[in-house]
Amino acid sequence: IGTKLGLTSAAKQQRMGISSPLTAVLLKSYVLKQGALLPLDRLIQPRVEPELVFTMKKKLQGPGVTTEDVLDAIDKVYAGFEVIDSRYHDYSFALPDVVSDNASSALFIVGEVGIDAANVDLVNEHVAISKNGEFVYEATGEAVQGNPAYALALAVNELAERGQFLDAGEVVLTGGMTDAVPIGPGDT
Ligand code: 0L1
Ligand code: MG
Repeated sequence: IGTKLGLTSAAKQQRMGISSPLTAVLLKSYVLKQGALLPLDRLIQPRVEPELVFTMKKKLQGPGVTTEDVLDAIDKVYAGFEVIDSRYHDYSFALPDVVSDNASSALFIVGEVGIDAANVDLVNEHVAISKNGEFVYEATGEAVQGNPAYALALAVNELAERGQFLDAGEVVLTGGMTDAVPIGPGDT
């Protein structure tokens, strides 16, 4: 049902020796409803990261896709959480490992309020995340490769090298705005 961008932060990219995001596929079975409990019996070592989520109204196919093309192709922007999980102990992997693990994809939640891209300042959109009532991290969209729309342009151009594209109607997780936060039984 969609595409996610992974490894969008400068720190993660440096660790993996890459300069553009990974892409991975989002399946219908990954969708969690607002307010749902995390199905911990399906998960190994889940971590949660806040993301800006796009729905697409136009097909995007590289090469040559720009940030402006991406902005023009977005239908709505939502707040969301991705729940990542890794089959590798302590998330210790090399690039081919994490590619084969579908970029640690597990679950995601999309907020109920969608805003037209023209009315969102993606670079300066702010997020704060707290765990069990205590502040953990804050960030803005700039943490996602400088601009989540630029991150998506890079990803679409790389998909084109494999003959792939982003279709109208897809949901896109644009990448963690903060570091991922480990979550377990009893946590909110
Ligand atoms: O969504 C992500 O950025 C995850 C990409 C894979 C690497 C990781 O598990 O941090
Ligand atoms: Mg993510």
